[in-house]
Amino acid sequence: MSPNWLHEESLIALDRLLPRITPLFADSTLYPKFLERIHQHFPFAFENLYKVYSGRYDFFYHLEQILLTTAQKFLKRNKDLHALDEQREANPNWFNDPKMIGGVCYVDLFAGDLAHLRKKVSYFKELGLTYLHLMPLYAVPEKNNDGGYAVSNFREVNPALGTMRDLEILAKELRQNGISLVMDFVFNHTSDEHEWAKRALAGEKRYQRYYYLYPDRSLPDRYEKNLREIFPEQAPGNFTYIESIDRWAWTTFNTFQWDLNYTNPEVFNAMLGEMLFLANVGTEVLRLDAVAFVWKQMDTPCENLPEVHHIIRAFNALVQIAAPAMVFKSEAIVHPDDVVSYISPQECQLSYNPTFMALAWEALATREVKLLRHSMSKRFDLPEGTAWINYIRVHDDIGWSFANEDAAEVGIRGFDHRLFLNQFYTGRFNGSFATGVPFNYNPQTQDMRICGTAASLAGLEQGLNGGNPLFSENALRRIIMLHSLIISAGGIPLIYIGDEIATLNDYSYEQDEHKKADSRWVHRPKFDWKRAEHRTDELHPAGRVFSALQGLIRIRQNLPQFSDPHTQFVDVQNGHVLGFIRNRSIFVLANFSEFTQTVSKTVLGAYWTLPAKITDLVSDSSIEKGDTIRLEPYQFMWLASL
Ligand code: OTU
Repeated sequence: MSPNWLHEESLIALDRLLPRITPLFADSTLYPKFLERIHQHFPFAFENLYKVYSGRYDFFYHLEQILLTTAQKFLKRNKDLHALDEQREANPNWFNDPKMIGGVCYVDLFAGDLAHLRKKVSYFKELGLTYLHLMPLYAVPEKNNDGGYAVSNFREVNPALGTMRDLEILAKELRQNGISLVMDFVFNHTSDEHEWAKRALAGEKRYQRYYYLYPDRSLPDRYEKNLREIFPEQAPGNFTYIESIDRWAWTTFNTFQWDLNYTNPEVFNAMLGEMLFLANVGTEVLRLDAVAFVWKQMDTPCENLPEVHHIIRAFNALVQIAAPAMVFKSEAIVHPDDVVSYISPQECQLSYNPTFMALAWEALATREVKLLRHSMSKRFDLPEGTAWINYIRVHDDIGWSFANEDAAEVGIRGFDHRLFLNQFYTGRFNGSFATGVPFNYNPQTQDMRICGTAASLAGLEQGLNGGNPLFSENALRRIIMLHSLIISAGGIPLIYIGDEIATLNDYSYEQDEHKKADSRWVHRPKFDWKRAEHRTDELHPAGRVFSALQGLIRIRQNLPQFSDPHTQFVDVQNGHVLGFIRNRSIFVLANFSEFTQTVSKTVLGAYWTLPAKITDLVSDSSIEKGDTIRLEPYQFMWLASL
């Protein structure tokens, strides 16, 4: 068989299927465009679908359905979005523009609802945002809905927040303001109130095949042997007994989140329809939630299996045909080798960078940058046409998902180190500055994750409560320094809205029956607009952080050097100082300790052509003469030859 066999078959399949699609375009002038794209991208979609579904007798039927969905959604796309598609096709690397700065918030917690959020667009602009992730705002079960991640209907906005029409209007308005809308695609599961689940509950066999439902514990027990527990405290195990139909449903996350069964190609096609619907609302970045879990196979951990990649790549190729303005962002909080496996222009163009995030907090606790530097020097660079989403905090917990191998290479035992980090960030370690809350402690594995806002984890809560100004000063410096890393490293910085005004933990979730079991709510407070009023007052913690971030964002947005995402992490011969170089021209230094540190200019010169006059872009001042560069506690510099 020739190596091109599959490719050749894809062309034959396309010839056979096209006559079924063409009639849809009878009244459209867009057919040539569609044909051009389908010829370019169908072979890749076919190859990936073939690898997952060709064993089914009805493969070709499903292939036809999938193409019909793609064509229908292409035709439904509005003029503006078709125009954006062409722009993005001409500039597929648009997200690597240094102007790109992200923010993420909950519609209700930030503004109440979509209509009010529209009135707050100026706040995002003031900060410099060009990317806005609205946490899942779809119809959900009323009580516990996992903060929106138990979706009952992707085509309906939670009525408390508004309507799809409101969302479309907002998307357009954001676009006109140069802000890309980011939406969630929770494609591993639906809520048990989704129509498919309801019909499965009503006994419809067709919809029972949308999920993994078992008549007894025999298969679940066999699977369980190799599965992790994601929420061991609030939802132990991976299966839930559904009494009304006497079945065990696969529920990786909460009991009310049923995993979708992607071995059924009808599920793939149905979810493609939902995905392209969201594209047509005006989504420019689609966050693929919990990617690792979408394929299961007996005797494996059922995470990061090869079929997951085929499924995402097939989705990607079909989006390239119907809505190429939209890119995928992978949410895989897993081993760093697995994180990177999802990233390519043909799969997820963007990905959270959980290793950078976790190790930044690790270095803050230890005051040592060796693990952060070592791991990033191995792992930061990505393929052309992709980018990291660098963040300090998001709505979820912090998990210590660094590689044990990386840790061992710098003399750190991963397991022990995680125990330390958990002690440190829950404030149980003597002298710790952090006020964090444990999340899902698993006594069997001793695994645990950490919750808390950036400000509370960095020490501001202790500083303010203890009335110790030096403590608070250091905390503010830590918050700003961590953010400076994501604003200066390659990729898109993502700010968890609230952190820019140094929001503290909110413990009121403990009083809410539907939230108290999930400590992530401690860092999901209602946005404090009173506090935000202090954002121009540099004597207030809110103003101190806001103006610092705003200033750094402005510098970044005006530096064409930052358009090349390449970031070279180097050893500056001081264990407390992180150093990285952007585009050979900007040398970033960051002091992770509460003591003054120095770095030798000769050491910098080994990596970087030392200019006669070095300027620090952050303080907008030139570095004085002499052999060393001096960094105050938690100071950072962006050195340039200007
Ligand atoms: C994601 O996170 C979301 O970000 C969470 O808010 C949801 O609860 C969850 O999916 C279910 O939809 O467990 O603690 O290793 O990769 O997918 C966060 C698991 C999570 C992670 C991640 C998950």
